[in-house]
Amino acid sequence: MGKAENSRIALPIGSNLDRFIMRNQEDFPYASGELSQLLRDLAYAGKVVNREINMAGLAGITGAYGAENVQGEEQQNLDVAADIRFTRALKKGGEVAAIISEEAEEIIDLSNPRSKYIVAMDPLDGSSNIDVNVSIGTIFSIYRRISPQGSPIQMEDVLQPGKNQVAAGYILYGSSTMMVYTTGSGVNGFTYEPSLGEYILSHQNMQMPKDGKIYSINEGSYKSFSESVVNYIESCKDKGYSARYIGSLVADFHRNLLKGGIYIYPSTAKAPNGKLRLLYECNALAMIAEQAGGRATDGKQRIMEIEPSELHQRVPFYVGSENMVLEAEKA
Ligand code: AHM
Ligand code: MG
Repeated sequence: MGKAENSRIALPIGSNLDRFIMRNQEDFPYASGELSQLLRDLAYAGKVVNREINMAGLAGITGAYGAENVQGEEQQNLDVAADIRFTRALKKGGEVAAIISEEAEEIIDLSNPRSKYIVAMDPLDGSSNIDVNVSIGTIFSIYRRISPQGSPIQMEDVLQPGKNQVAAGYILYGSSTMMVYTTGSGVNGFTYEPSLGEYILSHQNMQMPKDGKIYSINEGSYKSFSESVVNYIESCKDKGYSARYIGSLVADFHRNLLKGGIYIYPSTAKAPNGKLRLLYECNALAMIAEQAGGRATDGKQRIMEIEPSELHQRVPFYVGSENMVLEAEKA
């Protein structure tokens, strides 16, 4: 059997992440292996953060760090720890030219002359759940830089629309820890097996159901929702759908990916452009949703078509089962 033919055989459930990444790389004969290494670096940092989250209550690293991040939100100890772990892993790995992080105001230019990738990340999302032992997650997007390798990073390198993503994913620290990612040819999920220290392929070629019966939105802001959002919520109630809202984007998204559902963070009085950040929260989940057959928009426009103008730009976010998102857009 030739190599190309051989590489088309999907690895079975139970294969480990490293093997999976290597096998995917074989499908691209000219691949340099840098993206593979970058994905492994992210997975490794996820293991370290996972360990810290598991120990947080014992190690006294819950609670506020005493500073605010660029969004004016209080940083938690674990937010800061996760930012350090991921940044360090990417820096050491050497495949990344620059990082955009929720926790850093400016671009982190790693001045690495031989790297061509840009990573946008939210190292630990779901801050209100960090201290209370509820699921939280890491979100990441990977882009190719536009300006020449070795030159200083330009705004155009980081302000790229989501459709330019080379890969995207998340790590969910939930009842089990999982890494879910796509490189543009389907979505696969790996469950972390702590006694082996390995991520194991557990969810192959994930598909989001076209319809669902779960809607996830913070109804506390109901009074400031637009008429269209109110109409949509009312239609969900009329149909007897279930409301499920963890308040951790990755966890709400992951549940809807598996079971079918919609997550909406619309504009509200408090957050006129929505709350979630385009570059390191919405784009990654939009790519995963689309790769799994779902849909992601700001209520009108495809998320991945939006041309970003700022690093920490916010957008309204509608993501989930295709027919549900279509219906919400029409409501
Ligand atoms: P964060 O980046 O400060 O953690 O905020 C993002 C989180 C999402 O995970 C979650 O879906 C949303 O904020 C919840 O916001 P709200 O409490 O306004 O419903
Ligand atoms: Mg966040």
